[in-house]
Amino acid sequence: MPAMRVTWDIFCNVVDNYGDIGVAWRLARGLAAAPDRRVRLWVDDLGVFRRLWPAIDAGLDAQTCEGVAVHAWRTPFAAAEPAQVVVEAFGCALPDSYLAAMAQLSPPPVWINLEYLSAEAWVAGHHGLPSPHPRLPLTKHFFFPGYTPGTGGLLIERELPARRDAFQAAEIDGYWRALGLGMPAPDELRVSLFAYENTALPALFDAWAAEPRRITCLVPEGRAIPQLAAWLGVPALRAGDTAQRDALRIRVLPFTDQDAYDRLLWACDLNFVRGEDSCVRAQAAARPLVWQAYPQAGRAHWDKLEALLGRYVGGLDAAAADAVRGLWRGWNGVAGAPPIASAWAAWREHEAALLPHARAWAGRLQALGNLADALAEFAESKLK
Ligand code: TRH
Repeated sequence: MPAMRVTWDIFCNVVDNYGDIGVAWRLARGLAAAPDRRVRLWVDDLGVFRRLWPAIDAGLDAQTCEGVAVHAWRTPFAAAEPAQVVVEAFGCALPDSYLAAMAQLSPPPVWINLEYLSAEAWVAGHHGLPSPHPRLPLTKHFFFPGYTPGTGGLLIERELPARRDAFQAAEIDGYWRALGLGMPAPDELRVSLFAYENTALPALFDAWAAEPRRITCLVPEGRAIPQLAAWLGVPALRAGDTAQRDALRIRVLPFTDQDAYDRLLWACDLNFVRGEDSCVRAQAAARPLVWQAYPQAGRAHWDKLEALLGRYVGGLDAAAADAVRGLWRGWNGVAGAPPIASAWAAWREHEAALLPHARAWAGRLQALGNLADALAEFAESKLK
């Protein structure tokens, strides 16, 4: 007799940017990779989803992609039998009718709220906590991604290091040629830049243009482009555009699918990333990174920045750790941070130590285990 497959529903409300769907889609793909699960993903904005996974047809109510049943989450919500495990991504409220249907089931579904990632120390104490519904016979559990044992870990697939290492050993050459850039010169630095609007950007680009060595900066289409165009003094920039200012060559890239974005991160010597998922992927790329935290009211993102920095610089000598701190703080506009040009100069001075450090850090994250596996174990153990 074939084994029963555990059913999962994941709900994703796209608030802004790509992080909500980026994380939900990565999780759905990770869960569906196991043959003993049936995963449905409900998304309220398939147009945004399509940007990071172009195989998605934004006009369809239901479609199967990468083994995941993808459904348009419409209002009012169509009647659907709840799954055994129900995940709401980032506290998106479940449809009332679906919640009511969950309460009718015996046993009720395992209900999970997948939280945002933070490296802060309080996360481990909150991971896994239950919260009974005030009216219905349902209990929600909070599942926190994190950087330490006792949290849910990070969305990094178990086989990622093998794919990444094979690419970095043998495929980078072809990657650059396909982009029409050729292999980097021996002393050239290749940087990718995925960022929000950032007041530090013009000064950083000035510093790059003034470098004694060539820098190539690859910028995916998005929120940083208007600022970049202003810095270049051009009215607009589109994917495929290239510009040169002294030592700095800039290339605007199309926004690609998630797997192609991984390859960009693996190919570059340094990656500027933002938000949540691109930051995790840049860490898993085993290359140095600079993180721009998602700006939050009350500067709460500065605490998140310091928490990750505190963990990330462990094992570096004091001067290299200071260089990393200075550049991350300067890029995030933290009060008292060094001006970005001097932060960049300090980073350059210590860059040789930062590549092996990035590799060691990626290995440490890998040892934490994959969030999709941890969530499956957490939720499915409650079904028994
Ligand atoms: O887009 P983001 O800024 O999302 C943010 C954060 O997640 C933040 O925590 C959240 O509160 C806010 O949204 C609402 O950054 P993030 O998290 O890195 O998501 C980007 C996704 O886009 C990620 O999955 C990688 C993917 N991506 C591509 O697939 N192709 C690309 O070319 C690029 C640049 C990114």
